[in-house]
Amino acid sequence: MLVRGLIEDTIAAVATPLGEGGIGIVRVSGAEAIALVDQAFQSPKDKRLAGAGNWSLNYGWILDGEGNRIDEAVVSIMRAPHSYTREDVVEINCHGGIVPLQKTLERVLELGARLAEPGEFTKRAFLHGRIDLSQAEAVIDVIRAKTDRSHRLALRQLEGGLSEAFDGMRQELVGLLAAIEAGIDFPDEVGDMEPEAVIAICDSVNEQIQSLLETADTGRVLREGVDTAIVGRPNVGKSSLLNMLVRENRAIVTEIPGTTRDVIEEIVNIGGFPFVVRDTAGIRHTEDVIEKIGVERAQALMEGADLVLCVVDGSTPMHREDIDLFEQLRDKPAVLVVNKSDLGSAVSDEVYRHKLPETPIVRISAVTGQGLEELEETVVSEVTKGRIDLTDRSVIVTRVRHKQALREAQESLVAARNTVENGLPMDLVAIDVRGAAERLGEVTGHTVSDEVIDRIFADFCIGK
Ligand SMILES: Nc1nc2c(ncn2[C@@H]2O[C@H](COP(=O)(O)OP(=O)(O)OP(=O)(O)O)[C@@H](O)[C@H]2O)c(=O)[nH]1
Ligand SMILES: [Mg+2]
Repeated sequence: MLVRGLIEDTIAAVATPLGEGGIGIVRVSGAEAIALVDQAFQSPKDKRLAGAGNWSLNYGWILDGEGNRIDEAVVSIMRAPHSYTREDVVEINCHGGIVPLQKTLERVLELGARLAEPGEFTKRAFLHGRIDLSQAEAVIDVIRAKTDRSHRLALRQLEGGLSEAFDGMRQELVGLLAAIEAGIDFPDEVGDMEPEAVIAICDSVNEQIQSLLETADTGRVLREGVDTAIVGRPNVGKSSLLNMLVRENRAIVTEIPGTTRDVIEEIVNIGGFPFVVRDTAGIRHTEDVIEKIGVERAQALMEGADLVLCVVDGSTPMHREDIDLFEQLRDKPAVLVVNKSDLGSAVSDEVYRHKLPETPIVRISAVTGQGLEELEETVVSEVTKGRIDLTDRSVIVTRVRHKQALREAQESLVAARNTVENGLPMDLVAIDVRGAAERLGEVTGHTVSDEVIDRIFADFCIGK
């Protein structure tokens, strides 16, 4: 594992959210962390933190520069390397208010700590080799997880499940590379590898890459949420559907067509998947300036969505506007939601199916709640398409960065295979094998640029 330069300064930040809480924590990490906080610490029996036991909690007061008490605190000591960052870490547990936390932080900075950048504690854990890059990314995913299932997935990645898969493939390629290079360097003693043996390893790694790539779409939606647009002509019950999905009266529902003008967004947990559901303005031709903007937004959202819930009123015949909308739905992952089933059915499934042969149809009533379960099941199976094994053991790719690395590694392996098949020299094969190994190493951080590292940690919150 690379250690990029020496990390010498001691950093500090408020690690808890800004606002009122039972406690708030100022976290300090670095070689000077204990000595530095010690200067601001006063215990009832004049105990010094320098002599405090490892993993100890120390009760006392935090003092300002003039010796006045800032706050009552419990200070925890975690000495290197058994800490989050692998450095000495001190956590000052203050009362959870903005002023005590801010003042405590200021005091620590005054004594010589530097304000930490977002993600810098986790970055240090990475630079010191406690976790790899994909585990560092999982930290933020654990924090941001919206559903139980995304949380479990992030935890598995934090535990190193994804790292193992990538490392395993990378090791196979590094082994292959060593064998190829030995053949090049010692043609008489070792000799070139058999082409079949090279191809067999390339194919085996390629298969593993392929099965990981197949998890990427599901993985992404588990991490980011399924971008879902509810569309349909005015008054068919789009806002009522949103309310039904979130189980509260979130959007305004009236019998007046054109009620919704702006986009309303809610995160809903459906079958363990986070869905970012957007209710939009009913799509129709209108001269109303505000409504027109809403209609344009609805159309744009539909185009960008992962999933479209297209709502029609099943109790009335199809409208021209419904049919226009169906045209735009072709080739999009969508579910046709036939609403108002409590008022009877004016159009048969066959007629809808004729217009939208590939789209699943679910009949619901947003007023009685009938059909909700079937709709939720349909929506989840549209997202997973039954392809992905979501058992706790399976490894799932959640980030575009990882998917990209897999794709590029795959391209290099295909190129390596072709080079072998065309009977070209082994040093050309080596170039592509090395390329593939490097791409895989980017995910765990074995081979990655500082720029990529900075970008990853910039996504973190302060104090993490
Ligand atoms: N009987 C019945 N009425 C419904 C049902 N769903 C919605 N409605 C009624 O239909 C009317 C329109 O519902 P909305 O949810 O506001 O429809 P919308 O598609 O959001 O309408 P716009 O925002 O104007 O495009 C309201 O009076 C609802 O009470 C249903 O399943 N059955
Ligand atoms: Mg509406």
